[in-house]
Amino acid sequence: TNLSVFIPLSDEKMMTHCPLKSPILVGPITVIFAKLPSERGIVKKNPFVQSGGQYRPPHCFAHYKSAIIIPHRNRELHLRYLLYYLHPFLQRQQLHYRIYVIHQAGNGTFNRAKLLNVGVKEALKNEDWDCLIMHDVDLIPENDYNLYICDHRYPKHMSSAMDKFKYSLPYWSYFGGVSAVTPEQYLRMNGFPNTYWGWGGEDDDMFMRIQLAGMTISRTPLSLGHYKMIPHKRDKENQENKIRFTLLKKTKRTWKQDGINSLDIQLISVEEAQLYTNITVDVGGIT
Ligand code: BGN
Repeated sequence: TNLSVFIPLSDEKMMTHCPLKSPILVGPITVIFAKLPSERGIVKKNPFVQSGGQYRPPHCFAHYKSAIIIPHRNRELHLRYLLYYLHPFLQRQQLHYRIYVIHQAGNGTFNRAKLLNVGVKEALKNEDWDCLIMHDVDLIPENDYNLYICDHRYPKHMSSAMDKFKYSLPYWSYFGGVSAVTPEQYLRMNGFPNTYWGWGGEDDDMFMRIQLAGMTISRTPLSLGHYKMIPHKRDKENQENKIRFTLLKKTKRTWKQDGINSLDIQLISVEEAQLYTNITVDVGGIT
């Protein structure tokens, strides 16, 4: 087979670094939710993606290694569309990456921030990632100049221009959707809160933690941070979090006790699927 062509290149000594700017970026991407792609079809289109949804550029050493962390439950169709667009997108950026899907077991109220804490902890067991990308399952990036790498000065908000907000920011301190933190920034802010059950507020808490830890945020320019949201209704196990306002008032007093240092969960399984690493976890319930 013509695979033999790659053998000399897979010898590490002969491989050079990837170019600083990837030559295969395309800029704006047309995102449409037409016929749902099959899992097999996505696997076929991404022959260099390895078990667990990991990829390294085959012909050069990547400059950056990013873990993509996706909280998930009962959104199989969203996940399928996201994987369909995200794998080729990340490969065009010539990153070393791996996609982690953090699946909340059971039917209790959803807890996005706690799932993100689990994802970070598990991802860092695999690899010394430069960057942790927190990614909602229903957001598809529309421009591959929006690089999935961290800003080493500050946590970076990436979904700055979502279609649902008419491609602008809903408010200045918005930190929801897609964001990128380095492991150092993550530890400095004591990770994310574990106490936000249901919809809303946890992203605002993250923003407050960043400030309380003496940082600020950086942001992908609105011209590049375009995302399309897959249309859907609110899930019934993700009802509005009615106490979010009260919680946000307490963050200043609680952030050092509640976060990655107090994470209490039961890991159920870690499986390497073809397109992602599937982590299933029991995050408990409202206490
Ligand atoms: C905000 C929510 C965020 C959500 C954005 C965008 C709150 C807390 C209010 C003090 N924050 O209003 O969690 O990401 O809307 O939908 O509800």
